[in-house]
Amino acid sequence: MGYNLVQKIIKEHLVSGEMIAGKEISIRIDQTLTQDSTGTMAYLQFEATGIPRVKTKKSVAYIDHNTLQAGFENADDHRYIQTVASKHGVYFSRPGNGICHQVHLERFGIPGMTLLGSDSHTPTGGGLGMLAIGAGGLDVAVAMGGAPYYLMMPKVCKVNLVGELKPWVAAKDIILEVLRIMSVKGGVGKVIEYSGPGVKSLTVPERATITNMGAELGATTSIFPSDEVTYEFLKAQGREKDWIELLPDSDAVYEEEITINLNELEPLAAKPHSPDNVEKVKDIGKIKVNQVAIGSCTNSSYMDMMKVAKILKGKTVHPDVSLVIAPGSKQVLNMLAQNGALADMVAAGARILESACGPCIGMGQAPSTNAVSLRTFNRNFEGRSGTVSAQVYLVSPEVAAVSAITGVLTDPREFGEAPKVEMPAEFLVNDNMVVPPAPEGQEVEVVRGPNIKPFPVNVELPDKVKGKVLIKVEDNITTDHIMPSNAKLLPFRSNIPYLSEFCLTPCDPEFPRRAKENGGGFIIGGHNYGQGSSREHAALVPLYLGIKGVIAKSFARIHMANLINSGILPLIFDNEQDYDTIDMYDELVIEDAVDQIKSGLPIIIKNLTKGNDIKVNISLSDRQREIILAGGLLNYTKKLSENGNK
Ligand code: MIC
Ligand code: SF4
Repeated sequence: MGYNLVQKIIKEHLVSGEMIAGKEISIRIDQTLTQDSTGTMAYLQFEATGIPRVKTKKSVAYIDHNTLQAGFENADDHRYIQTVASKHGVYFSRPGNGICHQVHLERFGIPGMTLLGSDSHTPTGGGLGMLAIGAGGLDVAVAMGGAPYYLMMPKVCKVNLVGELKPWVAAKDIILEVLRIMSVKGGVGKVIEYSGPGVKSLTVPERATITNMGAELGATTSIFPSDEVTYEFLKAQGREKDWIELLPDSDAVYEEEITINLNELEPLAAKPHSPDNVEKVKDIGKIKVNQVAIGSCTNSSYMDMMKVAKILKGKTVHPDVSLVIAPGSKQVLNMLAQNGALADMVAAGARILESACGPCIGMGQAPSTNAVSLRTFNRNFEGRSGTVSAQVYLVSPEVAAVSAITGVLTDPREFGEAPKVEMPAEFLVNDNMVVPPAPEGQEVEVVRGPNIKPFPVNVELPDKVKGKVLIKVEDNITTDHIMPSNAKLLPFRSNIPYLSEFCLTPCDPEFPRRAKENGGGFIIGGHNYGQGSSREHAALVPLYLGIKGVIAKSFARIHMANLINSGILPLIFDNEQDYDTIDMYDELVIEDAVDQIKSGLPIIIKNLTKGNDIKVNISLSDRQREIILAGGLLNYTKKLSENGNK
């Protein structure tokens, strides 16, 4: 029996466990990436491990999320990250160099390697044939220190691509189709492996669009093979020596399989407020558009930008539309500037933003009240744009650019001939905005601004876990709900006490006050609780507010790992109907919590207010059980090293 791509890479990197789906394994991590909004916390945690220098093959710290510098906080965090990176052996990608995933794809990703990133869109690297996984900052900090990364061996789902995309149909439409089929929770516990004759027709940046937005499936990651197309891309980046061929065996076995016929795909859009709410653009109709935003780690490559420039050339943006464009990296922006495409965009009336996340994470360009905003991004959760009433549609760069001209959502097939863009034989390579770390042994002073506050650390699990229900929320609550991010809050990612005042406020503005007044308690959630971002702030902030457990119908992968790392109990209703029996302020208690967790059996929670028992499950590996008992990963690691020193 042959191996698929995922098994091949995992086998090469396996440190412990067996490659049986659903069982815990640990793998060696070759590369890590962090970005600034999760990076401050990750480096504070790395410092707490006491390890002097990273042990990975390459670790890169990017500054891309938080670049407005509306106050000293951003700039201070950048300085902290630059100095801490230099001291500990991490490359530093300066603000302006581009969005972490785009730059990593261009300059650092290597087929067959493992990459762990403190950002949920790290799977972008899967476009190059990497096993690239998003995780919480603490997991990345631990991996930088040379420890393996623990995960559940995923099921591998093959997406068989046949045929070729028609003109005006884009890679974005492929991933939107996968989302339509599988939904935002359809990928949990799986890696999506792309295969089939359609693969070779897709360039690396197109593949990366697909693996990037695979994060929205809840998947562990997504991956493409490394073939001649990958070779051509790396060669054009001056990195052909990084290429290896990586294909699945011809008799590889997959747990699931779906086929997508590229010939049959049409331009699609994800309607408000979920990336899986997908419909054909022509069926949605010609709704009036107020804003168009092109960019983000999903669609900001040179090829995407050139298509947009060609569509805009000689045209004028509709008077009622604000068009903003953020090329994904300095390389892309520089090439557009050199070949005149940037001038075509500017002449058409586009507002050019710096190469950063920008509006994708609500850092500016919040739409007007009730506005329709077309975005080439990957998430359209309610309020994420900075405007709660905005209606955000996720579309391809082609649909976005054409609609910016017409002023209404437009199927680009009505617009004439599709622009043709060839993959350049050579990209413009200039890594002068990547600062290498200081040589080993050189003194480096780490500069900390006043905005950096200590992060909360839990205590050992007590025998009696008791508290009130402080909030009850529905299905698909995102980490953007739990810990919102926008231009006002992003500068405070290293200040948990301040952020705690905003925890879950999109669901209930009174939650933080209630949590504090009651000395903490429980959160009740629906399905897919914690989908979206990898931000561990969505666990650290509840920890700060005294949250002891979250009882939900199901959890998203990264958030559940972050809860465990913080020592917060992620409990799953054994009988979903029990969700209906619990109300706000119900007093819950877990007696003999330590023994119950140790037993590995379902846990009984007593609802003292209603007088009934609720059975919940907690799905933990042996190691995770120890982490929960110790009160989180940092305590667990400390305990291990103390025991080791005895
Ligand atoms: C996102 O797209 O939601 C983010 C902002 O990039 C996050 C990381 C963060 O919250 O800092 C992610 O995807 O993990
Ligand atoms: Fe940045 Fe948006 Fe990509 Fe997150 S999804 S890394 S905010 S561009």
